[in-house]
Parts: sequence; structure tokens; C-alpha cells
Amino acid sequence: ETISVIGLGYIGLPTAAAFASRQKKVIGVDINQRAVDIINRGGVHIVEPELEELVKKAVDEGFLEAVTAPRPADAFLIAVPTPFKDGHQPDLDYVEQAVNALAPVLKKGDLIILESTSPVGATEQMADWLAALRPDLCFPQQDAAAPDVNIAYCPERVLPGKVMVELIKNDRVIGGMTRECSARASELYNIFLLGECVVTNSRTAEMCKLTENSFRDVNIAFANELSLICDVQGINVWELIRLANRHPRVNILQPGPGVGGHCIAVDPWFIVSQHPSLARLIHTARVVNDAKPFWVVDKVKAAVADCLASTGLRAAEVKIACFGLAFKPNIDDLRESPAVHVAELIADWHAGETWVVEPNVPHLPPALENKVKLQSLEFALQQADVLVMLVDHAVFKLIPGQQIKQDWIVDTKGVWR
Ligand code: SAJ
Repeated sequence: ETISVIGLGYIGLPTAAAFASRQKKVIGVDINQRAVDIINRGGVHIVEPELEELVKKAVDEGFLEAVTAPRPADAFLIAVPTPFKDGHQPDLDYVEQAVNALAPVLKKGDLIILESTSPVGATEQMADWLAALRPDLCFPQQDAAAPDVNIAYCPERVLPGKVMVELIKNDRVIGGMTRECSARASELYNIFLLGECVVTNSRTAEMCKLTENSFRDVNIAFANELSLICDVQGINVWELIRLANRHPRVNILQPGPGVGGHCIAVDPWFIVSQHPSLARLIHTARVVNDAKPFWVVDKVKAAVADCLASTGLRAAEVKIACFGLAFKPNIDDLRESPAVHVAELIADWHAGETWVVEPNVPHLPPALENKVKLQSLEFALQQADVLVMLVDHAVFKLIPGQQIKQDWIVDTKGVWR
């Protein structure tokens, strides 16, 4: 049995490595020649704990090979990006490209699984595309008899930074287009899965993925809204949440500078774009979370104004130090990071220098080049006038209170108060 994983990114490569580690022959497919070359040398082009060792072993032992165009296999897993286009419409172009590429090598008895986060109906859409490309094969439909090719939607739900653990341990939602499709997909994942395969249909599985990330977004928006209210009321929002969470049925998440990453800030829009008038709460949560960076910048402006009034410094002399750029603590991933957004907004507005401290990243992202300076933790703590805490990295939490001498602090994570 040969398994082909199409899209060797944050999800596809770990999944390919998991199958290969169970001695299955895996063909990884990616249009990025550079990624393919790195993998075939036993390396990785993304940072994720444990991944490099697994990939190296799989390639050395001959279980994993990367190529740029699909080859025949028995099962195909599609794990390509599904971003959104202008107006927050889901963009299925990469899925369609993957389908176009694999259609010619498809044969009777094959299984196709879509893992990419997708709007409801995407799996049926994929079956329609395939049916048009391969009229000689029978694809699953609600009414049809046993199809030649089985199709299922099985979303990933792994947490970046813990992918290799969660990939194996988490339960997996299996949305087959028919019962047979679900049975085949469950059998495939059971090659490496310790968690359970929970079977449903493809539309429910698509909605389930969107629901999980929207749940988190709505709950973070609740915490972010509380932080605005508490600021006006002079209440410490972190203490408030700690106290409220002592209630047995209350479990509020943490406020911050906004919501980043490539999932939670994106997936709720897939629901909103399909149901603009029904998804009011989900839409509002997005608006609340996306507004948070601007609120943080207003707080920084107020702190700088206060600093100028108290010290008599000119604005151009005030040094602002931002702590953290990653989209969440203890990772190096800057994708859609609200901290990057905040640092950029500050630098664009501020007349003096803006500094950034980010121990997890060696270079500034393009958005910040020529706008801010990367500084060491010690230097920024000693020399900055205004401190802005954006990401609660463990190293920042360890800074002893007496080392923080500044009077002007904007702390979006409640670390320094
Ligand atoms: N955040 C807060 N407050 C919190 C928790 C998170 O502001 O209390 C912020 C983070 O700082 C970050 C953003 O939310 O900017 C997202 O971080 P996250 O840790 O909630 O999620 P991701 O994006 O790393 O991964 C999520 C996970 N989904 C859920 O927990 C429901 C993961 O399981 C999914 O597989 C992943 O999205 C995905 O790929 O969809």
C-alpha cells in the first residue's frame, strides 16, 4: 500500500512522517522544489519539535520520498493551504490545483482524503471536479452505488509546537461521503492513530473544524472585550478572569494584543462568508479580535504622551521597546501575528526609535525591516522609556520585577503587573 500526501507544509509533512514511521511507503508531493529537495536530503523546511528526526529516519530507510508531481498511490491525502481571498471568501484554488494534478494518476479502488480547512460543501465540490476530469471513474454521490474511488473529509486539529504528539493522540473526525468512505479513511488513520476515529458525514466534519476554531475565537474575543471594559473600570482583567474561573462552570480564555496564526483568525470567516446574516456572534468576535491591536497602539500613544509630559523629553528622544513578535508564546512563527502588526503601527506613528525584543527570531520580518531595531532583552530593559509587552514568552515572564524600572508600561498579557 502506497500513501501519497499532497502539500508538505505544517500538516502534510508531519502526517507523511507519521505514516512512514509505521513502515508505510509514502510519496510526498509539493509544488515547492526547494522543500522537496530539502526533504529528500532528510531535512525539514519548517520548525516543529521531533519532526526533523522522524523525516530523516523515514528518508534514510526509504519510506519517504518527496516529488513535485503526483504519482500513482492507493490513498491520497490533500493538505494544501486554504486561505481567504478579498472579502473573506474561502480560496480553494490550491485544492483545485491538487485535484487537477492527481486526477490523471487516479485508479479504481483509490481513497482521497481532504484535510485542509474548508467551507461546508468543499468535499462534494472536490468530487464534482474529479468526476469532470475522470468520466471513466465513478465518484461518491448521495444516491450512487459503490463508487470506484472513496472520498472523505478528515480535518487536522493539531496545535503548532505539539504537532507530533497531537497528531497521534487526538481523536480524529472522519467525514466520509459514504459509510464505506469513512471505513476506508478510519482504517488509514488507524495506522498511526492512538486517538479514536469518530465517524460522521463530510459536511458535518467540514463544519466541525470551523466550529472548533470559531469556538476559540469567540471565547478569546470575550476575554479581549473584558480587557477593554476592565481598563476603563480600573480593574485588573487577569485577576478578574482568575476569580471568575473559580466558578465550576466558567472557563474564560486570556486577553492579548489580538488573535494571530493562520487558523483561528481565518477559519471563522469561512462560516461568516457562507452565512453573513446568521453568523452574527462569530462575525463580531472576528471584529473584536481584529480591533485589539489598534486599541493597544492607542494605549502606547497615551503612555508616550504621559512620558513626554512628565520628563520633558521630545517625542523623537523617546525609545519604545516591544517585547515579542511571534503569534503566541514560545514559538518562532510570525504568521498573522498581532504583535508584528502592533510593532509596525507604533513604528509608523512614533517620531523616535521603536525597538523589538524577540529571542525566538534571528531576523526582522519584511514588514518591520527599516522600521524597528531588533535589540537584546537586557539593552531594551535598561535603555527604553516605554515598554510594550506583546507575547508572554517564558523568558519574559522570568524577568525579576526589580529589573523593570520604567514608569510607562503597556502590558497586553498581564505579565508585568
Ligand atoms: N490566544 C489568546 N488567548 C488565549 C488563547 C490564544 O489571545 O487564551 C491567541 C494566541 O496568542 C494566538 C491565537 O490566539 O495569537 C491562536 O492561538 P491558539 O493557541 O489558540 O491556536 P493555534 O492557531 O496555534 O492552533 C489552533 C488550534 N485550535 C484550537 O485549539 C481549537 C489547533 O488545535 C488547530 O489545529 C489549529 O488552530 C488549526 O490548524 O486549525
